[in-house]
Amino acid sequence: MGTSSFDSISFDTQDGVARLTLNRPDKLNSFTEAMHQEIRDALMQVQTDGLARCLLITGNGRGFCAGQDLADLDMTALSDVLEKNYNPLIQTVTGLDMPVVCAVNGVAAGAGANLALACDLVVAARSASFVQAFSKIGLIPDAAGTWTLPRLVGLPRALGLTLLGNRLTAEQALQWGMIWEVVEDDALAEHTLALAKHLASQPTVALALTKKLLRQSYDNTLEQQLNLERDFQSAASQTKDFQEGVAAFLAKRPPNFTGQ
Ligand code: T3D
Repeated sequence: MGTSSFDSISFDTQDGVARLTLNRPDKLNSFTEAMHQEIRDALMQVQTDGLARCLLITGNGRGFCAGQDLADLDMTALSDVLEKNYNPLIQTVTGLDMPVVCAVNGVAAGAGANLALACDLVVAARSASFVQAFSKIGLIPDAAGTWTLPRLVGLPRALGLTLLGNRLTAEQALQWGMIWEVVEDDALAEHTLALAKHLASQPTVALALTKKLLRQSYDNTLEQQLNLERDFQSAASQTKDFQEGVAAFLAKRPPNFTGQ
């Protein structure tokens, strides 16, 4: 078990699950410069301490994340902020060598919505919502929204969401295939922790290779993808978890995966 002390997030790792909770509830967990630094530090721990086999991201209070804190914004240097904060954040989350579950506990707006959508399994509380709020303040969708949205919901819906900036309910997001599932508000925390614990007990290397394959498939031809599957299957077959999975199947017992 690992715990760390932060101000605008809380972070701990238990039973293979690194839990990162955005924790500025009075401001709907909007991102400040200080919060970005803390998230970077926490994600660095996830990548290096060897304790986590699944990352769970959520928010404290009635919101998940309202995107950039508009009171903590250098309006003259937005490209620097993207370069330093949002772009590495999205790349780290999508490239992490383990599954990333997002428990969307309330409204997810702007870069907050796009952080959620960059995660591997997005589970929303029934009362949660998603807002591409950027156009309301004269900005373009960032944090990979223009990459993620068309892939998740297609161009017409991506255009509608971003040009209008309306709130999309969790239920509608589910119907559009934008997220994995919707659960009742009071079940979200327990449900997503159980999901994260389950994922943390699975063959981590194979899961990491699987998410990489699926994400890369958008840019590959069929031939390139088949070649990548061949290479990644070769890597998966060299893990202890592969040996264990086959041995457990043949012995008719549950596997005990270690992530090796
Ligand atoms: O380079 C760069 O840095 C650019 C990067 C940009 C990335 C982005 O994310 S841009 C988009 C930024 N986000 C927004 O524009 C969303 C702004 N917020 C809203 O539209 C609404 O708050 C919500 C739709 C998210 C929720 O509405 P509602 O009615 O449920 O809550 P509220 O009353 O508006 O907000 C509650 C409090 O949170 C309130 O504070 P108060 O009055 O109680 O002291 C509100 O000001 C504060 N808050 C909400 N969002 C932000 C915020 N404070 C600062 N920044 C926010 N983004």
